[in-house]
Amino acid sequence: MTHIVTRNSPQRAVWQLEQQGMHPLLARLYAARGVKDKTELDYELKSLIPPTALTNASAAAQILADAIEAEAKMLIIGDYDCDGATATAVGVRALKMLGADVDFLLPDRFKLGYGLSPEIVDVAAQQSPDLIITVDNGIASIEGVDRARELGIATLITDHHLPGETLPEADCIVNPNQPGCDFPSKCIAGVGVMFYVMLALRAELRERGFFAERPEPNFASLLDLVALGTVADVVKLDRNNRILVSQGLKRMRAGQLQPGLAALFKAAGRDPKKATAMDLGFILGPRLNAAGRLADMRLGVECLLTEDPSRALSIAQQLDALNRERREIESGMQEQALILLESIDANDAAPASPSSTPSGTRASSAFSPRASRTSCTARFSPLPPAKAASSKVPAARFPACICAMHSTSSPSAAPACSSASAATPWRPVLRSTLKISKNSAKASPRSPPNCSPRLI
Ligand SMILES: [Mn+2]
Repeated sequence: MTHIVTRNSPQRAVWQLEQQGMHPLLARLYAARGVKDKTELDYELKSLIPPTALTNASAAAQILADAIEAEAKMLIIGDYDCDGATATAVGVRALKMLGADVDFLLPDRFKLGYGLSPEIVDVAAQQSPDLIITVDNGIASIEGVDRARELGIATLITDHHLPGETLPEADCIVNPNQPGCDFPSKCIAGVGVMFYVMLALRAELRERGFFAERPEPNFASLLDLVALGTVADVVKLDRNNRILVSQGLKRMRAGQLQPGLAALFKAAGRDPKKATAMDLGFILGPRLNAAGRLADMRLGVECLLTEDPSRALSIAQQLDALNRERREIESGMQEQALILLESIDANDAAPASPSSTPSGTRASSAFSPRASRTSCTARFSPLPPAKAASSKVPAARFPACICAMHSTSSPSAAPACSSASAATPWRPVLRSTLKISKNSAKASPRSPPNCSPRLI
C-alpha cells in the first residue's frame, strides 16, 4: 500500500528562499529538503569545501609528493565495492597523471576479507612497495598497519568509515570522521576522500614548482568516478556531495567520461548524454558491485582504468552478465527467505496471541538484532592480536631526506640523507601531525565494529 508522508517545510526557510526570488512551490520543495539559502543551490566546483579543511590532507600530500620526488613505489589497497573501486581508480589515475610509480591491490573477499589485514599486507609486500595507501578502508586496520610497519612499509590511510576507540598507528590518516577533524561534510564517500587527497597533493606539488616543466593535470576528469562512487555508496547527499555528483553527471552528459563508464552505459543500453543519479545508483553501481560480490573486483577496477574502448566494452559486458547472475541469486535467496519466514511464522504463531502481536513482529524475529550483529562482526572478523611493534624497524626503501625536509617539529634534528639513518624519518616527522591514542599499541579489546556508514 502506498504511504504518503508529508515533509515539513520550515516557514522561515521558505520565506527566505521566496525573498531571494524563488518560485513559492520550489521554495517549499527545497526548504523541505533542508535548503535554507539560494546559494546552497550553486553547484559550481569553486563552491566545494577546500581540501585544506580536511585534517591531514596536506600532511598526506607531503608524504605523496615526497614519494613522487623520490620515485618511491606506491600501492593502493582498495575495497571490493563500487566506492572502493572508484576510489582506487581515482588514486591510480591521479597519481599516474603526476608521474608516480603506482599500482593497486584489492583483497579477495573470499580469502582475505575486508580492509588492510596483516594477510593482505603480506600479499602486498611481495610487490615491495615503499608506501601503502588505503582507500575506502583502513581506519580499523590496527594489525595490518602494524604488520606493514614491521615490514618497513609506510602507510597512508584514507577512509570515511567511523573509527573505533583506537586508531591504527599509520604514518598519516585522512578521515573526516576521525577525532579532531572539523571537515564539515562528514558523509563524504571514500572516493571523495581520495579525490580530496589528490587535490591537496596537486596543490603541494604546485607549491614545490613541480609543474614548472610539465603540464598540471586537470583532475576534473576524475569527477565521473567520484560521482559514481558517491551515489553507489548511498552516502547522504549533502551540499558538498551534491556538487561532486552534479559536476560528474554534467561531464558524463557532455560525453567526458572514462572509457569504462561509457562502456558500462553501453552494455546496459543507456545513453550517458541523459545520465542521472539513477543511472549511477541502479545501472552502473550494481554492475561494478557484482564483480566484487561474485568474482573479483580487479575486473571492475580494470574497467575503470583502461583507455582501450574495446577492452572496456568487453569487461562491461562481463560485468553485465555477472549482474544478471547476481540478480538471479538474490531473487532465489529472497524466495528462500520468504519460505523460511513462513515456516518461522508457523512454528512461532502458536504460543503468541495473534491479537497482541503487532504486524512487524514476524519480520523482526527473523532478522533480530542478534542476527545482524553476527553478520556485522563476520565482516570485521576478529583478527589475531597485534604483535608488539618490533623495535627493529627495517629501513624505509626510499631516501630518508624526502620526509625530513618537511619536519615541523624539529627540523634541525632531521637525519642526514644516508642509508644508515633511513629508518627514522618517516614516522617521527609524520606522526607529529597525527592524533593517535597513546595506548593504542596496548589496547587489546577491539572496539565494536562500526557498520553504520557502510551501506552495501
Ligand atoms: Mn565507502
